[in-house]
Amino acid sequence: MNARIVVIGTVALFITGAAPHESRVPLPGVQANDNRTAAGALRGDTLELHLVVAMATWRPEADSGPSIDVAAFSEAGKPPMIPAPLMRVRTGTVIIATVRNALSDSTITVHGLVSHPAAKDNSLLLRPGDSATVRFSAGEPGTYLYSATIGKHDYTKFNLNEREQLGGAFVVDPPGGSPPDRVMVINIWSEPIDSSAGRNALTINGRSWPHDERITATMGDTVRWRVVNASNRGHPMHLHGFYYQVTARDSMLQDSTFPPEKRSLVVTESMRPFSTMAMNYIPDRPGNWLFHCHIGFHVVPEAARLAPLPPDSHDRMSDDPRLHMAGLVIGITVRPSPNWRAAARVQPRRMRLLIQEGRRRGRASRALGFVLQRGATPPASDSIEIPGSLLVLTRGQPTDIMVVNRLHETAAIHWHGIELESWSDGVAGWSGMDAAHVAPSIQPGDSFVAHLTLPRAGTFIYHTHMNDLEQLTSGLYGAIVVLEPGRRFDPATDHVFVVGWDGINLALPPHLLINGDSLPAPMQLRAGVAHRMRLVNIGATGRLPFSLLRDSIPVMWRALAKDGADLPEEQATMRRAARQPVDVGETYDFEWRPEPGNYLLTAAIPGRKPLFVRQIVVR
Ligand SMILES: [Cu+2]
Repeated sequence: MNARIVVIGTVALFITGAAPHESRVPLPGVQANDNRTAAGALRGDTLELHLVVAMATWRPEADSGPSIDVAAFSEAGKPPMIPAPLMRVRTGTVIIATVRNALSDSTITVHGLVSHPAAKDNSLLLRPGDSATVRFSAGEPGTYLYSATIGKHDYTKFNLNEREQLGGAFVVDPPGGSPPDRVMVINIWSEPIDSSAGRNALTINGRSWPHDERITATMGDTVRWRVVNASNRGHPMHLHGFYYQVTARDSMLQDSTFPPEKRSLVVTESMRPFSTMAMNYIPDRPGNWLFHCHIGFHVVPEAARLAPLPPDSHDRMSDDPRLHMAGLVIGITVRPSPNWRAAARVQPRRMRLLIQEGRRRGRASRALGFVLQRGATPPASDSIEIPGSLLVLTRGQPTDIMVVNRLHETAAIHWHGIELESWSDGVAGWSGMDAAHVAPSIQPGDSFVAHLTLPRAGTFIYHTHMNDLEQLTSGLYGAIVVLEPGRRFDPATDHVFVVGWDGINLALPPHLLINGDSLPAPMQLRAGVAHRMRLVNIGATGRLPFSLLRDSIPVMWRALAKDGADLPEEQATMRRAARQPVDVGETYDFEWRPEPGNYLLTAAIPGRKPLFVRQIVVR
């Protein structure tokens, strides 16, 4: 690969973190903020808060791991914290906040200390040594954030050199308080080493995987989280094994709590930079699960650690989940309820799926593929399919898929969006019932039987969960279509569009493959009938704005499902097929009844060359 992209550079220099300074007083150490304790002193309906921004030493990984010196918020007299101290009050509270800039050499700009909702941010500019006090009412209930930038630069601008760790959550609770919840704040620190490698700290509540907190819950509990993206990048946040409901999406200044009929059920929610969401889910199966960002670069050891991975490292292929993942990952352990028993699997359908390597094609340095065995004879060992064979399954029919690894390296498959048992979920060394009974990776020449239960019909994904960046961009991904019992997959009216990456070259825009091809031949469709358009994005990163156009004008189509879950009637509306965002790890289904004519299915960012185009001729 591609390991090249992250491991080149002067490795040894960075292992212990920042270059040594001349002798001086050590900086205070940053405390990881678990966001369980609200900052400030509440007297009656007034909160008094004293915040200081000063330099501190942060260890986002192990306590003994690499460190970086960063500017961090603290409450006066307390240790500095990342994320910034939690501001959390009930609606109606008046906040008197004093902010002091204790940096010796930099002006800071503080954002988000406003009454909500706010049309604009009354940012505070503080020169070195300056303090200012603001007094405002907390405003409407919701999940917001506040942050500070060093200097006057536009904090919303995408910037790979992300130095600030000055974001924190700002929660306003309703008058009666909120049901128990947790607040998770995402921060990113990064520093390029050269054009293709960097040092990165991607953290949730101040720590990166595996050094962050494990969440435990019991089957049937309602788990409520407020997720705050205090970074200047988007993150498609994916939950393994369960759907979650998004009850609100917010920003630094605005709140939008959804009425029940507008709430969406997702396995992946695309969070924009500096946005927030309130989510909940009820785990109904025990075991170990994950909530993580689906951007490859944000969860792999070669791109989400402070010390670049040495070229001879085995971590990407390790069976140890503490090594083969890094960055924006949270582990969730669901304890079984007292009377829980694993359901018996009655007459499962059996399938055999082979993981193979074939002759190089396209731009990726290797070609890997999932190939379904059709009939009694296994496929030729060097035959591949990109994307992997479409798996057409039936709702309610237990299905055992024997995955045979014919590669010379370890493999693991995640069944993305499928509500299955933990053991089969595909995270090596983690999926399973408890620490003593976890699923291994699939060794070369070995196999693993995944038990799929298929409670709903819809569009899902399967993909590698091992050495993700390399294996995924070499072809280890595919789509799953689950049909209602008695239905047959009809390729004349049912169309799956799977978008993946063809290798990684960070110097160029991603080379996208749609159903394995970068220049697909025109598609012929029948006019006057309903076509189901299933859109799947399983690239390494990148939110794709899909449009379906006739003479540059978007057609109308009906939204049917998101991530495999049918939309409730109120949301299954006719929409313009214009720049429908599909983030990594999302699937969307639409129904389209075309008239005769020539159409284009495309993903294009205005003003730029389209990422892909597929011609559709309707007769
Ligand atoms: Cu991310």
